[in-house]
Amino acid sequence: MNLSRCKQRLKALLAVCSRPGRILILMQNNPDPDAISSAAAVQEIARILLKKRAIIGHGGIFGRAENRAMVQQLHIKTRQIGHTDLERFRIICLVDTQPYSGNNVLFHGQRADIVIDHHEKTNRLPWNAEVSDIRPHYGATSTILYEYLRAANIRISQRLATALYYGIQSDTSELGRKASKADIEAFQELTSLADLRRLARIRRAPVPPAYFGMLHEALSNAVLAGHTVITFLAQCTNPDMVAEMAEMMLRLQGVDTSVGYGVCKNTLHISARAPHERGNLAKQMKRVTAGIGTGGGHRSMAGGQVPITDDKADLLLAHVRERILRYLAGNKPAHPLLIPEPLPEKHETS
Ligand SMILES: [Mn+2]
Repeated sequence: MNLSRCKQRLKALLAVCSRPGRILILMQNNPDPDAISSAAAVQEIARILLKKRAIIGHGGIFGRAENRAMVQQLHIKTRQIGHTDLERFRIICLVDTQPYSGNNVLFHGQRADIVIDHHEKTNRLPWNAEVSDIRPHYGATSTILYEYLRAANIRISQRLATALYYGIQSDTSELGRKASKADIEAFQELTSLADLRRLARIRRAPVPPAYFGMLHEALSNAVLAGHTVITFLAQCTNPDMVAEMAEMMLRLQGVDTSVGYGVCKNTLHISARAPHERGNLAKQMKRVTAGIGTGGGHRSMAGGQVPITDDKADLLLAHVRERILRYLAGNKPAHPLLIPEPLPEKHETS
């Protein structure tokens, strides 16, 4: 976006944030690096230009070890909040998510003042915000915020640069997916500002044994249906794992869609990934979750959530599985990806 338009947007953002009252920067329930860095950037803008301390909040947990390492290493303070806590804030700013999209704590009817996001606009439940900056053609919300920081003439600290760099890197799959010219420009500029050594440590954050257990389960359950690979986690302790599996399996040769789904507590999480923008995963995800949950995203990256109750879990799971096959795998027959090989017979060694 050109500088003068971006300056106008920044002005609108500052006009709302400068009103009296506390500011909440709200991310998705289970924030990813793009959301975390975008929130940190808004916080920095409010701190430097308005001398206000904004709180960064999210409804769920930091599932991935990398994300926990990110907030620790880059000193980004966040707070877990519920939808009743929202009343304590006068100004609510959503980043990397939209009102009523199903992945944040804003309940239907609760108002957001500012929304900055790069997902396709959700129309399931209509919403309005005083400032709404939605750029679906951008690969990362971090890129939008990078442009705000530039328009504000703020010197980007090494920590914030590292966060933004990581946000763009992870949402665009190292610029390999859905990276616009703006993303590439921001990424290049941030390369010289970021602490790449620290980032390498964040990305290699230690994981617990359960991580490998989930990996094992997802791989054992993986099926191939046409050009779609589908992984399933019956019990996952971490909703981000579903997305991670979908991301990882996209590397399988011959595959043009990768889907992961899994049950975490009382929610079925679904993630879909494609290596290109030719299809429209957001649209298909809306079909998969229509009437039973929420779903959306981008053409090459989408997610959905379906609330489940114990008594209907099996029924719903079967229903979702059938819809995934129909809408994301063209109803092609599914075959196990890995067939366990029989153990070799023991030979006497001489
Ligand atoms: Mn994002």
